[in-house]
Amino acid sequence: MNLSVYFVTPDGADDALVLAALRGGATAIQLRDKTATDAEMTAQARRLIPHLTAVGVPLIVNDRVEVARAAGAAGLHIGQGDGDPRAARAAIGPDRILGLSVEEAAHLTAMPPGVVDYVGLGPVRATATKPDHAAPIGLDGLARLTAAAPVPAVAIGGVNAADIPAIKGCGCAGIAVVSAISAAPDPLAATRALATAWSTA
Ligand code: TZP
Ligand code: MG
Repeated sequence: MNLSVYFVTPDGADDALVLAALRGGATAIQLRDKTATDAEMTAQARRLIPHLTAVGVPLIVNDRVEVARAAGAAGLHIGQGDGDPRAARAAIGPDRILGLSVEEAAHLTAMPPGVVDYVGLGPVRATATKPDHAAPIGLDGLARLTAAAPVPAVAIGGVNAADIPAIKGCGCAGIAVVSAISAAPDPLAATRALATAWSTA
């Protein structure tokens, strides 16, 4: 599981955006869409999965266990409001990736052992991409939470290429970004720049 450049889709992402991130070197992709129906999301996941599988990149579905199962996705990502991770694990089985959003130390303490494969730590900064986000943790909070995490951690929330040395220095396994890729004039080139920045940091 390579989480170094983890692209999280904005609402309503078209396939072309996801494929641009893939071709730019995204190592993991999360299909996150708060507006699509389950049927739409399942159909999009089914279209994308063959392209990702061909290059060994996992497609991880945000929130929706049934979409992840129906599409045969590689994984599921849930937040603190999405129920007990043990229930999500039971629903997806032992072989799929399970990710959990963590916003504070208590969330790590409450995490059942051996259930979650990675955590998303954040938001590092305030971000307009997720209007209801928790209080930003900053790079200092990121360092503390990463040190306390029993599984690989990715940093999310207002992250861009300039943050990569600090984030890698925290011991994170990668960055998870929406707008650094989706709002870039050239998403493929932006992804490539993130991948290069990660590998050279
Ligand atoms: N979870 C915490 S912050 C966030 C999510 C999904 C949004 C990150 O978006 P961006 O554009 O990379 O700040
Ligand atoms: Mg959620």
